[in-house]
Amino acid sequence: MNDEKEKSPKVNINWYPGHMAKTKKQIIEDLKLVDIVIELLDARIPISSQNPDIAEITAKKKKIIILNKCDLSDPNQNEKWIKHFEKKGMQAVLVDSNSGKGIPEAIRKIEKEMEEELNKQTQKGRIGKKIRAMVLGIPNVGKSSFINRISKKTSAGVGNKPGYTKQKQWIRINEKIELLDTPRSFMAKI
Ligand SMILES: Nc1nc2c(ncn2[C@@H]2O[C@H](COP(=O)(O)OP(=O)(O)OP(=O)(O)O)[C@@H](O)[C@H]2O)c(=O)[nH]1
Ligand SMILES: [Mg+2]
Repeated sequence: MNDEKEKSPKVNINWYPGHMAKTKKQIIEDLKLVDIVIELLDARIPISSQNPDIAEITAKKKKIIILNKCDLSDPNQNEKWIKHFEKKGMQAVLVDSNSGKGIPEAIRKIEKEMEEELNKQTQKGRIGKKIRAMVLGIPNVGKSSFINRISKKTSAGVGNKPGYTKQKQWIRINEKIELLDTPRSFMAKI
């Protein structure tokens, strides 16, 4: 048994799919265009709907967490999750992108997170600079539904099929915020 183990060659299985590596690279490029990341998680399964790659590549970015589909999650657990993320130094908001519940709070939190930075910009004479944000989250977590709600539009395609969003677009949220929506604003959980 031991002998056999020693003889067997070390096999490096390349299980990390090529398209995932490409997506990751493209997201890293897109991140350069934005000031803040809005990471959507499924309120029912916040930890397992979090892609470790997203955590890694957004580590140095400002970020807020949206616990989406909170209409489907246990109300008793919801507040515990908010506290969980706050303890880690992240602002988190419960959102139901179907009804729009939590959207105004999400906007407030984005503006609050960016307040200091915008004040600095204003002091430098850069007045009226917009907050540029980007939504990230695994397929089907509700990114397009969230974007439609927060922008009061129906421009982002919503569907049950993961990977529905195909085109890149800048979307105006209000006089302060604009949002990047790209086909790569998703990353499959691996
Ligand atoms: N109950 C509930 N359903 C939601 C919510 N947000 C999205 N959905 C549903 O979840 C499904 C996926 O929503 P999308 O907005 O298309 O998700 P997505 O993340 O853009 O998906 P891809 O672009 O395919 O990655 C749709 O059936 C939505 O109606 C929510 O807050 N609550
Ligand atoms: Mg989509």
